[in-house]
Amino acid sequence: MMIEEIKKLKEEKDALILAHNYQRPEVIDIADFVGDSFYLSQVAKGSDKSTIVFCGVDFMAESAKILSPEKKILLPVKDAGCPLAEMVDIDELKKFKEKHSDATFVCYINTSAEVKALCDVVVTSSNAVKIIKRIENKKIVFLPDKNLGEFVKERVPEKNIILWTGFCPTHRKISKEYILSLKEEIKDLVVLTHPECERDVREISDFIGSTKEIIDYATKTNYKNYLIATEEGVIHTLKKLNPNKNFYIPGLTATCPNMKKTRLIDVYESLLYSRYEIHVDEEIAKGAKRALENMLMLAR
Ligand code: CIZ
Repeated sequence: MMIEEIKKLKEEKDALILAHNYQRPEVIDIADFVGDSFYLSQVAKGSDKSTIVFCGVDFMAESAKILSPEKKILLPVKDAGCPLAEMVDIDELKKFKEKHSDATFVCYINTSAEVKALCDVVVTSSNAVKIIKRIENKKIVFLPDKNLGEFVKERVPEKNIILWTGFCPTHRKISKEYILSLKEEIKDLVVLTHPECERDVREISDFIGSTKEIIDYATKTNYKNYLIATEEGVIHTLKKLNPNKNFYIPGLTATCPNMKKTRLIDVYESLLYSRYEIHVDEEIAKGAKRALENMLMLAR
């Protein structure tokens, strides 16, 4: 019933529904496109629909708005935020920029538009290594995720990378001990890990990558048992794509409370009442767009 209503309203409002890989299964199932934040922003940009319902967290809908300012971008739950993105204080960043005025500032896509506008280039977990390798400057400041920063540092040792101290509280809860105990039970368990996980988890992993890379890896390889060390939302897509493989979650703690705020009723009400519309200050949007476009250029 709710699903039919959503489909009807979607037509009436000339809307497209996008869902991040970490959303609830029922939200993923009604979405027109599912993926990571940058892919979804690109889909929004390329779409001929005038309204985009972005089922995710605030920085994702903001990035979509920056890349498609002419479209109405809706975030169904107003306070669906990202604690990692909130770990950058603007004044602290400005002071850091003065102190390291000779560095190139690289920010993860999990940042506010204001932070992006103060940085030189944005990266995602899929392209961070490639982009940082291609930056000419040897001195880089990377923010806010310390774990993704360390992961890049290990792969690009020729750069002097200064790290911020942010972290994702959900990925931080994924424990090495739990994974090792599961590996005792399931001997051929293949561990696929997101770079936002802590170093000790990364060290016992078979593969480290973004949500898209994890989904691609599990789909293209032919093992039987996979442990997915990231937010558990990706399991739904993995099972749909690979019905004959087993996917295990790293305990009961890898659930992002913000990603799970969006329910079908919120999607329905978002379409019905056109809420909550994302607005980004024009000057900030200009600066953030430049940093996002630098990502596109360097990732090519
Ligand atoms: O870029 C994204 O959407 C995030 C936050 C993670 C990922 O690996 O897809």
